[in-house]
Amino acid sequence: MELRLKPFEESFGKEFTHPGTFNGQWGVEGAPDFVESISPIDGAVIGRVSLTTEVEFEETVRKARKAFLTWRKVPAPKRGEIVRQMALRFREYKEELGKLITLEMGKILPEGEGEVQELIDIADFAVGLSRQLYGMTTHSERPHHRLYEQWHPLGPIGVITAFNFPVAVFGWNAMIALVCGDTLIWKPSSKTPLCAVAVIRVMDEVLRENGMPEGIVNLIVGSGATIGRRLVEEPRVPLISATGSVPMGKRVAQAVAARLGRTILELGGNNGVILMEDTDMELALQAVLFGAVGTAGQRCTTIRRLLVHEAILDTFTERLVGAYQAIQVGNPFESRTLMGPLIDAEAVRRFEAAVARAEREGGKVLTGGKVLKEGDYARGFYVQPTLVMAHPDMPVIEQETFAPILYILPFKTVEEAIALHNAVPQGLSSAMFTRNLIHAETFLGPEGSDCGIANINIGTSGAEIGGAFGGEKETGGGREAGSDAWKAYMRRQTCTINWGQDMPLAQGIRFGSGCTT
Ligand code: UN1
Repeated sequence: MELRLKPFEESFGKEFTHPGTFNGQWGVEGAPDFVESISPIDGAVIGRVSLTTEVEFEETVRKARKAFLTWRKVPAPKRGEIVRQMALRFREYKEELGKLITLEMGKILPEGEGEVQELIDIADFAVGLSRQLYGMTTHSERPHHRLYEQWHPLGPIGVITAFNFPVAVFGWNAMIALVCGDTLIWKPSSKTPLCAVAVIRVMDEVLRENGMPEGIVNLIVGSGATIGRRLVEEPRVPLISATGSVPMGKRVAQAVAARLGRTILELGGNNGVILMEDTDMELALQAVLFGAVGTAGQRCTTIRRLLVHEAILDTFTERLVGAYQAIQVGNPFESRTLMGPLIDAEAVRRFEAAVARAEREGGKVLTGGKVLKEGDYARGFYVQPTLVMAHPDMPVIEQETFAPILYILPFKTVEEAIALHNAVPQGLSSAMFTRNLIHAETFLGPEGSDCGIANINIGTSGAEIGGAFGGEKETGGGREAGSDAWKAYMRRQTCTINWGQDMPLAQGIRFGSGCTT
């Protein structure tokens, strides 16, 4: 089957239509209801993807459930072998997929390709994992009894992803879930449906070559309020893994809890970096630039708050302002560009509103703060990377604005810095710059950072797939990607085997004459 990624690239500015439903078969082309994919680079419609209908949804769940019954019986290392082939195929398409991400989402090309690499990395990780889905054994309190636990496939998994990582975050879920023996129903962001179509086509190619049944990997497209709601309320889908905003996560959590289903939630971040007085400024400058300006501030791990020791405040701020002013904003396909557009007009409006609010609340814009509207910027969604000198009493610093706005907050002591750092509702990623062991360990200790990710001398974003990814508090508590995050995609079973001739009861209970201890 032809992948048709090339036409995406060539059709920049032209029309491209594709069904949005896949359940082993693609839905009908040219359905009346569709979502438009708009490139944030110049506002052009680059594709139309049809919305999943109620009938298609029902068929998709049925197929995902049916395929699960087969897929769960395939030995995990064999499932891993199929994922290995997917990893190779993603490598072949790395450049094209990277370009498609840049075209549809607007991140610069090295980041687009980096995102595909993240997909490849998690696939490679999952291949190894497919031979390491370990259970544990322990010692029974009863003679001639064996006690152990094992992990079984869970069922069809619903994966809801955001626009900002249109490929990698699905990959974290999909590659792990596949080796765990689960099938998938993916609802991508309606802002990036073409990336989803492309990834599904690659995976389908490999599944077909291996003679696998239809329904292992499925796609549905539509809004959260319609098809998204159907997915989270669907009792045949035991786990929903959702990435997005805190309000979205609350809606998903409540709907899934109402049917006692499971969730993995990866929601908002409001990530802080603490610069102690012994900060290596050169390192910190590079880390802060990538962390705050990279992906135009649209990572959930983006640095949003910079807590700077007063001893280095003036020097560091001056260097940072200089570096911000040198950042090239523009077309993300151009090699000199460091920051591409925001995703859409609504994101630009939120940027403006946050900057205005920060100023109202007593913040001072040191550089940036403006929407770029002239010339090449006219049709896309471009803003300036923005630095705001802030103070702890500004409520705006508690909110996550998905834009390149960095609030600088001065502090005097490490205790003050950590308290300030933790005083936001979100708890995803965090970092401290220091060469002082005591400060570093304080930050990483139980009274330190309250986040799911805590780093020393690197920024908050750009986590590797090998670690568990996710955060605390309003970030939702879920963990995805590496480490033992796979356990959330399986069901745990505790098994006790009596290989003796007696029927002893646990806790030494004697029950009737037949029981001995
Ligand atoms: C996200 O923004 O939802 O750590 C994911 C990072 C990337 C993933 C971000 N590896 O920034």
